[in-house]
Amino acid sequence: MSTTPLLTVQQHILEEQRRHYPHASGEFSWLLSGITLAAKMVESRVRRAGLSDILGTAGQTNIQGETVQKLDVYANQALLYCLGKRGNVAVMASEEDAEPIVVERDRSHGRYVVVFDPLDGSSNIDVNVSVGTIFSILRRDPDDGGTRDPLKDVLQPGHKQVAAGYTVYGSSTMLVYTAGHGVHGFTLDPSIGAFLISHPDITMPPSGSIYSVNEANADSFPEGYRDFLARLRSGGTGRVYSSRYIGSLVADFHRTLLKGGIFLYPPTRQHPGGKLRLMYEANPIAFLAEQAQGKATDGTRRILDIVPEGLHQRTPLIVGSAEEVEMLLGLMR
Ligand code: P6P
Repeated sequence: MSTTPLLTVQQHILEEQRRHYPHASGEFSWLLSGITLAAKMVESRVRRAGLSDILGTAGQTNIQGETVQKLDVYANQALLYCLGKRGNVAVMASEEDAEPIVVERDRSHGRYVVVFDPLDGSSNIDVNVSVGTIFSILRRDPDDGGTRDPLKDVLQPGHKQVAAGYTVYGSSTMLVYTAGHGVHGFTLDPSIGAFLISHPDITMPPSGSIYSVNEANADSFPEGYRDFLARLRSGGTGRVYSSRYIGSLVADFHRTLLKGGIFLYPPTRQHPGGKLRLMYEANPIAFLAEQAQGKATDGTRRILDIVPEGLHQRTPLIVGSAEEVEMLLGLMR
């Protein structure tokens, strides 16, 4: 019989709050429960994505009379709805929307900003590859009476995050989050519709034996990256590496978090500034990585120190075990 208690993510968040913020209002845990609710709504659709397409033969509705939506549109609406009703989220920003969304009712007193990629890697859905939802939670200064430009509330450097996490819809559905006190993983038990703790206090191994990069772009990587990958492949580090690349950031990072190693999306010919988005991909992933004793850089700077200039700005992202990331930075210098 397992000794791990049947601890739901809500109970865990409340316990963490009591432990670290005994006078907390519970607002934060209430906010996070909005995210877990949206995650369950998305999960139920992801699980039957192919069916809804088949069943959606009559124009845009399927035989249950449901409107067949693109999954990422559905995921975006689920998050906007669940978070918009929490009462303490003043501004939301999504990969799916050009501008931030202000929750007018809560603009003056809402203390939180939530930035998210509702369904990252959604192009992989058609081939049944794991996809994920990524979120980042920032605090805002409610004293401005809601007059400030919402973009100013959103464009904060990653080290200002109060929480971050992702849901990965894989062979099982997992929620992984940090609120600044370690990284914790929960697995959805579909029979009771609850995320139960399965990976308490995740720490990334100090080094690994897997590197993860889209090798098709290798010829256009800056020289330091090419030297680094050649070194891993040559055995020059004294360790034998395998290459694993799923092409879905959440899945590639989740493996790196649990097994160690390194994930790289360097500058390429097509994306000289990197492809991944700073605010809702690199920042939350970097916060999780550092909380799990890993590192995350854009090749020169710590991701969490980058001062954002645009909601959808891109960045190179190198994230993983401290040893491999430091090795790369040494070669880049
Ligand atoms: P490429 C998915 O489209 C995504 O945004 C990330 O989830 C993933 O890491 C990356 O792009 C894959 O990009 O160019 O290797 O297909």
